[in-house]
Amino acid sequence: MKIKRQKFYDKFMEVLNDYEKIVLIPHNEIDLDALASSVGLYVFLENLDKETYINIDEEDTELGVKRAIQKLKELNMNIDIKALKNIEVDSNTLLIVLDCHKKDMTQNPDIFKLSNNVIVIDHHIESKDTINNCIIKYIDDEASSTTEIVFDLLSNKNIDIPDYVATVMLAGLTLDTNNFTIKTTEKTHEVAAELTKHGAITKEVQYLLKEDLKQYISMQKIIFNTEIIKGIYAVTVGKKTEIYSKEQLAKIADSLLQFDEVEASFCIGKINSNIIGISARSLGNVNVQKIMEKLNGGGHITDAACQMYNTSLIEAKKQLLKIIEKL
Ligand SMILES: [Mn+2]
Repeated sequence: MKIKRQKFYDKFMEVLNDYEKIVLIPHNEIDLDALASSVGLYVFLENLDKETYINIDEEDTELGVKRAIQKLKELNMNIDIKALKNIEVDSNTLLIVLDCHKKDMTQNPDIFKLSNNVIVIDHHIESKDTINNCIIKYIDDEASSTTEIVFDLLSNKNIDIPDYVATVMLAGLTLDTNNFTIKTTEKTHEVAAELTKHGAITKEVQYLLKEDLKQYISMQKIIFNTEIIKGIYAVTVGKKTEIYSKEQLAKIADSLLQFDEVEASFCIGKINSNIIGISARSLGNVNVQKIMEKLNGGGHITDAACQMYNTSLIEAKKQLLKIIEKL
């Protein structure tokens, strides 16, 4: 374990002594890493006899998340997942934000009006509107996933991970590393091996990562329109009439990296009626973080994004191409 991670764990254990009730808060548009890290941490806290809840307010989640939650219920795992209105939060409650570090990206930002005791655990590059005044903020942007960070916590204390929780955690890891191709280190493979030892089932992971056919077709349609700029930059634009999730844009950008000659990829699409998102990916030879920063976004060298307000898809693409032309 990394020294700084060990320090975080020591502090974390210390802080936990002061709280009885804890609410885990995954990000909105919840994905398998956000769910898996929440569920993993839930198991950890249950082991310490804490009264723990996972706050999920979204009713319509992606297929894999839906399936995982359904299975956890069927298996009577007693993992308490609730909408905020059904959790009693007061000023003595500890809130733990997982897999994001901004209030407006959490399930229900209203929760922060009820308690100021916040811990953040994340693996995304920290951005300007990060949550401040936390008890602890642990952001390891080199970690493959938040699940990996939470796994260390469980293994540090030798806590038994139930089979299905291990499966969900392996799915989180697989999702965030795009099948162990990005942000994957020796450590990531070790965690995957450990999770398998704990009973994670690869076939079930495959089920959790299944995609919706309609969504897949709509993604393929966008990929169909990809243009290659200067031989190595793949750029594609979503439909004017369609709203995409950030995750969809990211997935498309991810897929574009698999094609011959492509070093960096960009998927532009509407994520809201007046917000356009660009998701950028690179194999490492092109710094997409720098490119996205020029459009007021951010991220990693290989994985970055930006949002543009009150503009058109054509205009967004023009601005991106201008930057690429100058590289
Ligand atoms: Mn993640």
